[in-house]
Amino acid sequence: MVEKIQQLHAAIVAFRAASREEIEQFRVNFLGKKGSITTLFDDFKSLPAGEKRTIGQALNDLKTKAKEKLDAMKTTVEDTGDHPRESLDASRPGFPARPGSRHPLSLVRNEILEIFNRMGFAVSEGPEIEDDWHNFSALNFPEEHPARDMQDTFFASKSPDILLRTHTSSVQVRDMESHPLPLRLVTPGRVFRNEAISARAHCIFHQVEALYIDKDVSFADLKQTLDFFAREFFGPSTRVRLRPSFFPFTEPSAEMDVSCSLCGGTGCNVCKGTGWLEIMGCGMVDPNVLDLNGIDKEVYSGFALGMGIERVAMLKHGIRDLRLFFENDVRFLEQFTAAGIQ
Ligand code: 2U9
Repeated sequence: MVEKIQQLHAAIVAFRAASREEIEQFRVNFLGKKGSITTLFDDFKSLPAGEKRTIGQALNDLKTKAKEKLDAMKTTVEDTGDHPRESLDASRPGFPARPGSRHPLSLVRNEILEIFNRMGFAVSEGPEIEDDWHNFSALNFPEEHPARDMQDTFFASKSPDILLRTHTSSVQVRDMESHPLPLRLVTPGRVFRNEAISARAHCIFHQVEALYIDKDVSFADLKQTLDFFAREFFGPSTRVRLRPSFFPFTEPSAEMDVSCSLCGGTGCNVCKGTGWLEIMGCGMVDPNVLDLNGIDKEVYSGFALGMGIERVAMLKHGIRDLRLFFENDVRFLEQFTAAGIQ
């Protein structure tokens, strides 16, 4: 009987189950009503009294060993589903985590900010929900200006007027309140206008504006800044032209065009055959705006400019439809980092 106990002990230790069925088979074979350990307990009854003491102890140990093994195999199956841990192949390759890529609007925004940083412009940010003063009144918008209309701007409340900012100029108004002069700031951010969504417009878009206020700032300083930006952003052979325009907050005001970076100025369907792309508005800060913000217009002057990030990103990379920026299709998004643009 001692020999039989030793054989069964070795069999229990060596047993490997590959499924729930094999574990059940183990239970039946060793511990079931007709199992080999149960049978040994029956045989044990007929042993001479002298042997019972030592054999009884070994038999109890064998039964305990079989029960422990059974419990351990059941736990393994619960942990790993149908397959006990022994069947896991840890050498198999894992599922690779797919790294994302920076959004093209973030890449273009960073590129713009970096160019202005090199000219000494610090980055400033502010709230997206604004009051009338910071978004309109302090920027010389007349009472009847269409942007103040319910149809053009998203209002959270009327009287007092609380709204989603329509430009990041509101941040510059806050900067004029809180920072000593001179000011040389770039304000990136999300802005909101009540527009129908199409290939060329969206009710949410992104801007970068720049503001420089100091003694003796002239239109020549503005033009030099625009030239530098255009060549850094669109390439060294880029040419610039200014056309007269109007904004409530700048006087004089201009629209800035760059020679088309896609056809080099010869005319293509992106520049609609003109050879020029309109990329931003700009001008000298209107003396009324300086007055409204408590800045002495006899001592200080300034220039400002603003551009839509979506628009310059589309022009630089030949993107035809604005909606691509918001759809988040990775096949579109990852093209910009694949091209080495960080
Ligand atoms: C202050 C005073 C003046 C910011 C400026 C523009 C011209 C401009 C548009 C470009 C395309 C808005 O995104 S867009 O639709 N912006 O043309 N923005 S000058 O002028 C300021 C800013 C702050 C205190």
